[in-house]
Formats: sequence, structure tokens, C-alpha cells
Amino acid sequence: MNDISVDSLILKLHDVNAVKFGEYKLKSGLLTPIYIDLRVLVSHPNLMNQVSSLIYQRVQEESLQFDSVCGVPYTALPLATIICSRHELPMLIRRKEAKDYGTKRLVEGSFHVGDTCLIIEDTVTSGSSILETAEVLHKEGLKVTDAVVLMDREQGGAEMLEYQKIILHPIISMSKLLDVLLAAKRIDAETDRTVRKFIQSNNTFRPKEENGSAVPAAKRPCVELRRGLSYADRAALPNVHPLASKLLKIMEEKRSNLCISADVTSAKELLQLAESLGPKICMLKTHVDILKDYTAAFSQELQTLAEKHNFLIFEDRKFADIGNTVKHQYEGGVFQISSWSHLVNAHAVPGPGVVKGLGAVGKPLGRGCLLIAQMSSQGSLATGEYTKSVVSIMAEEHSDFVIGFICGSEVTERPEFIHVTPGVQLKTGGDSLGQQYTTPEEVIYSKGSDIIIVGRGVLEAPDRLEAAESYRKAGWDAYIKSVSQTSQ
Ligand code: S5P
Repeated sequence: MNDISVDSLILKLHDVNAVKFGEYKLKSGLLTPIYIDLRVLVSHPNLMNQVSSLIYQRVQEESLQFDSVCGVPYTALPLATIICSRHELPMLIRRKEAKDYGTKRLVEGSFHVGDTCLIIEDTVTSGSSILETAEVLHKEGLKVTDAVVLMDREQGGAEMLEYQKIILHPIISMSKLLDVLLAAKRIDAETDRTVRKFIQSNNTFRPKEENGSAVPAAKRPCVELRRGLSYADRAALPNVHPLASKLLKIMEEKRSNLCISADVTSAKELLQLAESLGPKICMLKTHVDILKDYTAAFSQELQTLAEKHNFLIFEDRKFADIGNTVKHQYEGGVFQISSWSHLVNAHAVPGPGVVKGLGAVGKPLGRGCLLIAQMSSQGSLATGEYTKSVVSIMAEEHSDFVIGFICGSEVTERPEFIHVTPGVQLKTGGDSLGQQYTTPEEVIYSKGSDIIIVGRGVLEAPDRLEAAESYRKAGWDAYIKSVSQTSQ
């Protein structure tokens, strides 16, 4: 890239007040000694053209490969428009009105699933706005590998995006900007020092949270679509929750995506089930409130069996209250669920508070939660927009605790989330109270789920062990068929 044109651009940006020095308050309340506001660009057509040319030049120098271009709304939108119009490149528009997705498309323009989209942005600080756009594109099945940005404030955005598998190509870096302005005597040495110090001490990139827990969704990679990945591949993803990783490893190791729903009413019978079926399963699901003889000793024994046979315990408690109440229900009472159950589930009806309340108890213990995105029962209201919101508002925002969903089919392509499906029997049909059954093949292969939950299909069989083996095999065969087809 031509250094002279970048230098002249920096001076012009300073001329039009797109770069200001002083004391400015950021949204976060933080005071910054430098303020960059490229929104003024639209008032200067010559600058718009110069910036667009430099961005396109960069695209060519790097030989970036893509099928379409998307400018991060709003400042980069006209830049992307100029570039696309001038060079006849297909453009996509990402809508910012995310909450409106019931009525409007999130991405306007034509594209195919699997296409690569190049992102253009005006300024990068933490990388979060590029990431937000990338995630919307990703949800539509598009890939994002590169982003070109006019101004990189060098506060961790490039590292964050790299961590998310997006390469950032900046035209102007903060250090370059300061070099040029200092050399042109637009700023003095003191201002230069103050700004550099501020930038250095305000780096936004932290790959691990201080308490060592998983990185939240907003900071997670936009990775490959889950369908092509094996359980083992997904267990090894850098962004996967440790408990989800453990479960995926168990599944691969034991060649089992079977979760038995141990819906029996005696503690002794439940422990017998865990002992005999333990080797066949990746997870054992309980409803301890239907046991007539629950004791703390029972939960101790269950944990011992879970360790012996290497499966996770999932208490199907279906929490559905305000955060403060679920906190008590999860931690205390007769059952003290958080002390022995690796996983619990929750309805999303109360809103994020339910996940926050459960997370306050579960996160320090390394526990995880499945959100109920869909239900197997006839006439369930958990459909359509509700299901979408469970994924986008409740799960993705709390992925340091939510590791997946109870659902009937694939609800997200993000491979770090585990799909767990109840209402499974080898024969389709239902019961007299609205339960509906689908086969393991249909659930895993056709609907793209990961784990089958089987209750009465095994519990009411004349030989429970034999039945469990049939379900294990059916679920596993469907998984093998699914990965072998998608990876071809
Ligand atoms: O939508 C759902 C969610 C769950 S967790 N439908 C369900 O059936 N379940 C649970 O899965 C239900 O509470 C029961 O424990 C199990 C299904 O049992 P089955 O005997 O019908 O296989």
C-alpha cells in the first residue's frame, strides 16, 4: 500500500475533525484522550472516494477471496456501497434492527449457504461490532474469514478477531496515525505519549475470564457449521464449554449418544438402572422429585456410579421462575441439585434472570444448563419465534453456562451447543397424554440433534439392557451416517 496516500489521508481526517484530541467520554464512562469519529466522512465525497480506494487496494494486495461484501452498519455501509458499485461486487446489507427478525430479514441480498462474505468496517476497538455482524452472517450460513478496517485503535480488536478466526486488515493503525500527526506537528510529544499510554493500558482482549470460566458468546469464534464435525472435533473446539467438551468426549469414547430417562419412583431401582445401563449411555436423566425415597446418600451413590461408568447426570428439573427463586431451588431444599447433578434444564419463559440465577450457583461448580427450546409434547407453545429467542437471546448471551438445548431438531449451527432430544422410541407414535415419539435415525440423522433421550422405550422393554443397546446402536449408526455424509 502506498504510504504517501495513507499519510495524506491521516492528515485529511484530522482536518475534518474525524480524529480529535482532548478528553472524551466513551459509552462505558471511560475518559479517552483521542476520539475517532468517522461518521463525518459522508460529508466529504473526496475523502469517501479516497478511503474506498484504499480499502479496495488492500483487498487486492491481500488477494482476499470472497463471494460478497458487507459493510458494518452504519458508517461502513456507504463505503461498502461505493466499493461494490465501482468494482461490480455483490453486496449484502445486514439489518441492525435485530429484534425485528420476526418480520424482516436480517441480511438483505442474494447469497448461498456456504458463501464467504468480506466485512468492511470503519473503526475497530474491541472487534465486537465486526463480530456481531459476522455472527448474523454466520447464522444465515455465510462464512467470514477476513475484515478490512479503515482504522484499528490497536486495543485488542485484531487479537480478538484472530481468536475468532477472522483476519483483520487495517489501513491505518493507531501508532501510524500518531506517527504521522506528530511528524506533521499536528500533536505534541506529550499528547502522543498520553494517547499511546492510554491505548496500551486499555486493551480489551481477554481470552479467558479472570475466574477461569469459559469465554462468553460475544467473544467466541464463528466456526464451522456443526453438521460436518464429529463429536471429537467439537470437543476440541477452543470455545466449547468444558462440560460440553467432557460430554462430547464421553460420547465419542463410549460410542453412545444415548441418554436414559430414569423415570422410576424408587431410589434402589434407579441405582440399579444406573449400574446396569451405565456402560451404554453418555448421560442419565433423573426426575428426583418422583422418587418416594430420595436421600442424600442416594445422590452420593449415583455420583459414584456416574464416575464408575463415565456418564453425566442430568436432573430434568425444568426450572421456570425468577432468578432469585431458581437459585434457591437449585442449591437448597431437600434435593440440593447443584451438589450432584452435572446438568440441569430450564424454561426460557422468565427471561435471562432464570439463567443468571442458576448460573450464579452452577458456574462456580462447573455445572451446565440446557435450555428448553422446543418440546416433544403435542400442542407445545415452544415454537417459531420463541425457539429463536431462546437461542439468540438466552443461550448465546450466556454460553458460559448454557451448553445446549432440549429440542426436537437443530436450532443453531454453532457447534459448541449440544442438542438433546426427548420423545424418542424405535417406533413412532405417542402416549395418551400428548407425548410424541420420533425414531433415533430421524432425530440424529434427519433433524441434526446430538443426543437421544429414551425413557419408556427402555424402561418398559422386557430386557432393559438389550433395549438400551438397541437404542445406543440406532443413535450411533445415525450419527456415523450423518458425519460420513456431511464430510464427503
Ligand atoms: O419436551 C420434552 C422435554 C423433556 S425433558 N419432552 C419430554 O418427554 N421430556 C422428558 O423426557 C420427560 O419429562 C420424560 O422424562 C422423558 C421422556 O420419557 P419417555 O418415557 O416418553 O421416553
